Amino acid sequence: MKAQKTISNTENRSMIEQFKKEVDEGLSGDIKSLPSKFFYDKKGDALFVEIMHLPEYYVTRSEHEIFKEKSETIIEALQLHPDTYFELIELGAGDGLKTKELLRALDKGNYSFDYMPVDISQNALDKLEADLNQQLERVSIKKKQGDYFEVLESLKENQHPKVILFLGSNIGNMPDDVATAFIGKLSDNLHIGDKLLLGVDLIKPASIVLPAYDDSQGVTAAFNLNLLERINSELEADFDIDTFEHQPEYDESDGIARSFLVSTQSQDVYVAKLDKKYHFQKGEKVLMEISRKYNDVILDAILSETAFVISTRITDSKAYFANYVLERQ
Ligand code: AVI
Repeated sequence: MKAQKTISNTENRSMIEQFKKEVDEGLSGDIKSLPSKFFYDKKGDALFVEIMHLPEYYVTRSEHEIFKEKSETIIEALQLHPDTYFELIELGAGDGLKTKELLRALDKGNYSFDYMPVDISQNALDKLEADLNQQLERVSIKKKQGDYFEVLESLKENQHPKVILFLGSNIGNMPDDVATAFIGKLSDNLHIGDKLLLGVDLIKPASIVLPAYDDSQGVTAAFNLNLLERINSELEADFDIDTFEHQPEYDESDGIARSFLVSTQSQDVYVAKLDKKYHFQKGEKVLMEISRKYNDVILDAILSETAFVISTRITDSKAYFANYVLERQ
């Protein structure tokens, strides 16, 4: 999942403490890992924008196609009616590219709603609002700055029907137990009949998935290595970036893409802010990120522990990606 950005010194301090804790935990285990949610500093954000435009990275394009071509189908599946007010709550402000397609269709159909993008970054919300005000001046935007669940808890007090958007396969960066807890917490903050529109990447052959995480221009490699650079600068570590190689793997049988950085030599890395040294053997792999791909069975297993059921599944023309409409029971 993408890290929520900092907004104040206090939050910054607690974020650094969290960063230190998670880096130490990840590097201390028998199988090393690092937390992908910290990929998204300024450079990481810019690299992710580049990734979204890569020819190999079909994920963003596929979901965008669904919103461009099938916004009416989405609206129908969400069982929205022009004269019943609802709240459209998006978790993560993003650049709004996909959501704009849906907002345009809702605006055209004279639906009665407020669009509520939720993000910890006021800056991201302000940018999105300025852009939407220009392009969709009739749409009412109510920015919600803060933690996802705190915002949802405060909104739960009113009885208005709600549609939550959680797009971009962001759920795929969570292990299944974390995804289950996350979706469970969403359902706890909704009322019966409310909807969650969940964007997930679908299980497909390695010949399609693997290049998306191993692009020919090396942008994804740089995206992963940037976390080592971030640890160097923020935690005063001495990672020699040139001695780590990006190695993605994908197993179609479990549907999980895994990105590793492999140490090309036996070495010690010292992290001053943790006052700790970590040993890497030659060839040792560090798990950087998982990108889970879904199907109905996997999603159903997760949802069985929550109050959501699958109502509709909408895919792009190649069936690479799905936006699931889930209904709170
Ligand atoms: C944000 N997330 C859904 C991306 C993904 O596909 O897992 C992050 C990413 N990592 C490498 N490329 C893109």
